[in-house]
Amino acid sequence: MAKQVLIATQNPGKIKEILDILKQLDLDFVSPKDIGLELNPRETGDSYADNARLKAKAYCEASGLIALADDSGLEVDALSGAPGIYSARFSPKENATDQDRRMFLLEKLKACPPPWTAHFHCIAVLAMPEGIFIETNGIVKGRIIPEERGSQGFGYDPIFLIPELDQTMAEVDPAVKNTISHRAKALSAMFPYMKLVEENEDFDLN
Ligand code: ITT
Repeated sequence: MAKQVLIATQNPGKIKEILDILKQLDLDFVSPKDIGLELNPRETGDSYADNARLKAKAYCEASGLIALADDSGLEVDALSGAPGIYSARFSPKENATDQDRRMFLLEKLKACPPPWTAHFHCIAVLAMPEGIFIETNGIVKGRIIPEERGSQGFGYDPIFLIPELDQTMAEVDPAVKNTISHRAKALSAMFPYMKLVEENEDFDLN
C-alpha cells in the first residue's frame, strides 16, 4: 500500500501544484483537510528555511505522518528583496486577498523606476517522524509588470513576467509553470528522497 505523505500547507494553490509536480510518485498524498487536521503554525522564523522546517515539523508531529512543507516568497530587487518571507502577509489590510497583496506591491513600486526585476524563491522541507529533515531549494527569475495578466496560478503570478516566454506565471499553462517554477525546482531536487520514501528505503544522508 502506498505510504501516506502529508502536504503541510493551507494554501490550496500550493497543494494543487505539489500534487501535479509529484504525481509520478506512488505515494498517498493527503492534505491537512483530508485528515481533519486544523493547524496554523506561526511562522516565527527569519528565513524561508526556518519557516519551512517549522511547518514541516509541526505538521509531522501533529499527524504522525511524513510531512512536506513549502515556504516561499517573491523578492523584488527594487524593494531590497521585499516582500520575501512576508509575501503572504504583505498588505496592511485585514484578511487581505492575493489581489490586495498584488495591488499593495504595485503601489510600493510606483516610486521605483522599472524594470522591476524579481524572483520567486521556494524552500521545501520533508520531515520524518524519526526526526530526519531534508531541505531543497528553487528559484525562478522574472520581472514585475504594472498590470495583471492571466488567470491561472495564485498569489503574485498575474504580475510576474517570465521574459523568455513573454507570459506571466498566470498566463502559462499550469503544466508549464510546474516545470519552471521555484516550487518545481525545489521539488525536483526533493524527488530522489521522496523516491526513497516510496520504496521504503532507509536514508543514507552521507
Ligand atoms: P502555508 O504557510 O500554509 O504553506 P502560505 O500561503 O502562507 O501557506 P508562505 O508563508 O510560504 O505560504 O507564503 C508564500 C506566499 O508567497 C504566498 O502566499 C504567495 O503570496 C507567494 N507565493 C509563493 N509561491 C508563489 C507562486 O508560485 N505564485 C505566486 N505567488 C507565490
